[in-house]
Amino acid sequence: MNKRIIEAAQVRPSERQLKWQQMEFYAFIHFSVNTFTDREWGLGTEDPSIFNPTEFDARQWVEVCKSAGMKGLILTCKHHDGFCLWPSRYTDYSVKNSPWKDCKGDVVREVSEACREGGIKFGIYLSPWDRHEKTYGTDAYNEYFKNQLRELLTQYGEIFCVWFDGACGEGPNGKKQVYDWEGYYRIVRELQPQAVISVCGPDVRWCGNEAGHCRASEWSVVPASLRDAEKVQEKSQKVDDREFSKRINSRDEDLGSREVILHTESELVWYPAEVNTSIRPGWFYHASEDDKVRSLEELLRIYYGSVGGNANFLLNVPPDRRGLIHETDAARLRELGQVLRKTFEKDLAEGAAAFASETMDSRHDVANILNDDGDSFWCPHEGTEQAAIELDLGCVKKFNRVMLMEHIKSGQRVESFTLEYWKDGCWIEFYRGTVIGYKRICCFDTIESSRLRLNITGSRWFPTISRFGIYFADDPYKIK
Ligand code: FUL
Repeated sequence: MNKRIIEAAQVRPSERQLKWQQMEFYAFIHFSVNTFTDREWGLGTEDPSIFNPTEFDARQWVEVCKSAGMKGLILTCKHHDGFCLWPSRYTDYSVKNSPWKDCKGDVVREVSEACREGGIKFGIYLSPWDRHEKTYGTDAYNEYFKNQLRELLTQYGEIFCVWFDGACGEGPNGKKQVYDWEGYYRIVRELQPQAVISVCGPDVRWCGNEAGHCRASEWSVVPASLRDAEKVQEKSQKVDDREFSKRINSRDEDLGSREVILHTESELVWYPAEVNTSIRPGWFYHASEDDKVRSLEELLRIYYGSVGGNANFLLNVPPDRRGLIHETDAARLRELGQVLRKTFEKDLAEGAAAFASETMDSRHDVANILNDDGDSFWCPHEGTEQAAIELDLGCVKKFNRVMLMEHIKSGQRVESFTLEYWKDGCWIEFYRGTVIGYKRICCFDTIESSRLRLNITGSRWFPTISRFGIYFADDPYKIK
């Protein structure tokens, strides 16, 4: 057995990455002066007096997120325009000069409190690129940025994520800021050790596009060189052209296969993927897009591709000028939540008998795959790369979804698998997959059978499985 592959099999998530992965689906909220100017990228010269939501209600945002099944929310506390949604001590360019709540408003406070009250987590987006701040492009900007980070990380309770965007539209002749990434990371670690640092950060990897696409094989174990913030910036948006968010250039790029692992000199790290996209064409609210809200089918496809493909799903839902999530978006998210809840509320494998081709020891009994305890799992002996698990459902059942989970606390191991069902005395293959990782949801045409088999056809060192669930989605979309 190859030493390098065994090494890859033992790369494990940090505690904060593990907690983040379990969140699966959460909201992005883009809200700023742009909401009132109809722009996507503000110029940084907008008058703070235009920021004046008339019916601002953070609790409505949280209710909408929860109805979709989201477990958190990330707010653009400052976007590229530099306008701060909280009364920062370090600039006047903020809500403290807006008529909203008589210059005494604090969007960050209201949203963070609404999240806590509603039982979902709160995260911050703080744009490194700043078109307003005069010091941008000099060393002093790093201090400005760090001061703002400190404010956000100390005044608003627990933060689950700090999202650093790589976008910058300065162009070759614009200001060039040398960001003190390491300095920023130190502050986050010191003040919020449980927060993940995403995108231009070491904990969560941007999937590489904003269109909602995910690789078919999304590895969480990848070369450490991918964590380089400068490289992330190179691939990020550079022009406000409305095209970037539709582009998919990274879908098939192989980041973590055996070939990649064996041919890179780089250290291997746990760097799991996040898919970020918007429910509308733009990231900010535009009334002209009220009829362009993504359909339920599209959202389901993105959900299955991301959450069902070993990535987390960060879906942007922009509040309008009232400071509310528009009725159309709210209704769509509620529908999405209803369909997902209905699909996954009943595991048809409940009460099934499970058999494995081999089992390491009694602690790793195959029955572990039938419960929701993410700490218990099945595995074969060390060194067994191929193995099979069979489920006997006791009677014929109808299903079109299979959910598989690895015990990622131990690492990511499965490279390929097939699913088969039993019909007229033989096994019939109906699904071929590659990685599983934290979660793989296999979608296929409805099958009726009493027996099901998972064949792990390739893995690293030895596979672990913590969950094998079977479901029936009663929706008309034929997602495969
Ligand atoms: C991009 C930004 O330029 C967009 O405005 C948006 O914030 C998106 C999430 O990231 O790179």
